[in-house]
Amino acid sequence: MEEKDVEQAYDAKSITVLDGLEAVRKRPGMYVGSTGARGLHHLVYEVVDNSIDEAMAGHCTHILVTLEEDGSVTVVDDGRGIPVGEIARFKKSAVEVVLTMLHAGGKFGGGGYRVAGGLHGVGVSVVNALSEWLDIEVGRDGKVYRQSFARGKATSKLEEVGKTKKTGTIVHFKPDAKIFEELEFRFDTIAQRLREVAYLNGGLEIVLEDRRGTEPRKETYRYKGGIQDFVRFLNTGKETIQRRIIFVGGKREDAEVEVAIQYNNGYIDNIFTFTNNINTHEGGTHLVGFKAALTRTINDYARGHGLVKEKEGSLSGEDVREGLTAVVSVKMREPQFEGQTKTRLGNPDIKGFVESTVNARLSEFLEENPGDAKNLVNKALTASRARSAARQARELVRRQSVLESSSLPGKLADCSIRDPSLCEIYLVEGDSAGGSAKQARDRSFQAILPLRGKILNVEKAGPSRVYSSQEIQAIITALGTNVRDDFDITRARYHKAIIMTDADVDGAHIRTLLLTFFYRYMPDLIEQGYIYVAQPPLYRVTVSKKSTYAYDDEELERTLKENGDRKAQVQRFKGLGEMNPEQLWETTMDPQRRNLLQVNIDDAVAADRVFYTLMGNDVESRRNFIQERAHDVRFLDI
Ligand code: 0RA
Repeated sequence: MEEKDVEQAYDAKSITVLDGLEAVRKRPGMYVGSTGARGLHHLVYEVVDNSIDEAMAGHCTHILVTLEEDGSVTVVDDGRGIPVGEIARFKKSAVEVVLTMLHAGGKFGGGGYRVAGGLHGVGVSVVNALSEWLDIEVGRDGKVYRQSFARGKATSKLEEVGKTKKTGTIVHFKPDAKIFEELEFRFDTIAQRLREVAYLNGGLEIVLEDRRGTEPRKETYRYKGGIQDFVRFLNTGKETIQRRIIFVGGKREDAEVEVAIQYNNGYIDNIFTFTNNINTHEGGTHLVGFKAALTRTINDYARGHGLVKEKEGSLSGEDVREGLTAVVSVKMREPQFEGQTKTRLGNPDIKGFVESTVNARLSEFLEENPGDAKNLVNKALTASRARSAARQARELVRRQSVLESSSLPGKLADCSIRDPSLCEIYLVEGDSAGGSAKQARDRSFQAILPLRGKILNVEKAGPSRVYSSQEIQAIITALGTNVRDDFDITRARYHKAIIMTDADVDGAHIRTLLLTFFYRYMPDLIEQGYIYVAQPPLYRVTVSKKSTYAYDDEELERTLKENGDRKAQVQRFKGLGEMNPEQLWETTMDPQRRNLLQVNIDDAVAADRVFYTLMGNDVESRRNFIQERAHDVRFLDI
């Protein structure tokens, strides 16, 4: 019995190895997430991750990523180069094994901290399988080697083609148009990831070059200060209350941790955690250890220096995190990733490691920098005092939502179906558009909540003002999930919340205010894909009594061209209110015909930048941002 199991397992395994790359081509989504833009970009990250592994192991200092004119990508590094010797078991060179066998990437060499988790670390063989062609060049042992592949299969042998004193690897590949629906790389998307990785590996130089288009672009990411520079970047434009950024570092045999901390004078906390360069969006043991240490150290310091009185009790975790920007980066062997998106660190012993490191180093910092320490404690004290007021306001919201339907906001026109997975709610700008939407909707599954004017800017207002705002209370009770620590997605009353605003500047502003609120108070709602943006048309074009709609200027021009010389009548909708209910239904609300944008936060760092730039106090960067993006509504789909 036992023997048979082992044999079967072995057979199954060898089949995976043999047919591995076929499986990748059959179900690419399983390996790179999707065959859309996301999966396409993942190919680049996968190759770069291998170069990063070399950097983390201390063997690579430069990485160059080039987006080539023909849609291919080149990644050059100065690591050790993929080993070229034959692996007896497979009767193939190590290069060929790494490129043609699934999960063969980290099998030799060993040691070091490997990038692994989520979709990362699936191996360069996956990139090879999903490429029309891939050429590899290795510098190693004084020689240059080259080999070519097509759709995962070797089309040449590994050949020695020259001599060199350098070592490193060049991977040049072209994504397969038979696999990917989207083939165009976005400079900004790749830049984002490379910048992040450069911050997390202080001193490493990463260059991104774009050779497409008429104006080639080239950016270099190199941060000597590592995550301290990262925190400074995250706080750009914010008013900080510390002169120095706090840096904490610790090392043990199988793991190391780095933490950078800087407080700003806002209300929101932003803690970004990483493990082996992977953003652990869902947190985990490193985050738990960090939070525990922060709360304890600040309380100890405050009490020890008589800054809080005995009867005031202690500062809570929420208090000491108000206005906090921090990056926690752990590098370790064999991380365990858990959670829905496999971005929560599970290794239990990391909690104690991070906690004791931060305890020791942070208290040192506070003793050595009494000015910063005092600002920090005062900030937490203010938060603590505001906290009771906020709690009272929140209790009010909670009590109301316990009463369910009877306490639903008066102006909510609810739907009749009770199954939340079938229901949607439209958050509509203005009472008049709300009225049209009520007439237009299918009342069985569509609810309408009209919102009056601008909602509160939650980036600027503290929690107690947020909770006492009527518009926000209405949104919270209508959605049913509550917020922050009390958030519970299973209580969502609708699985789609659709923001519907006018297609003008005010509409865009209201949309951003709403998104900021969701991002700060109900981030899971965005992460779970519950938030959408409706796209009302800008024009109605009527030609010989037949009407069509155009959603932007480009489409309008196309429509006019298609109609040639015939006389076309163009109506421009200045707001939702100018459409009659029937028009609103057929363009923006009918599930069969409407065009919804799903809002997703792939990258909380990017989101914070976008929201902050738009919402914060820094007028200059806000103006620049809006001017740069004035014509690009797609920025919402971060
Ligand atoms: C297998 C083993 C070693 C390095 C690599 C693969 C490697 C892969 C890639 C992909 C892009 N750049 C890369 N650099 C290295 C370890 C090498 C050793 O032990 O000498």
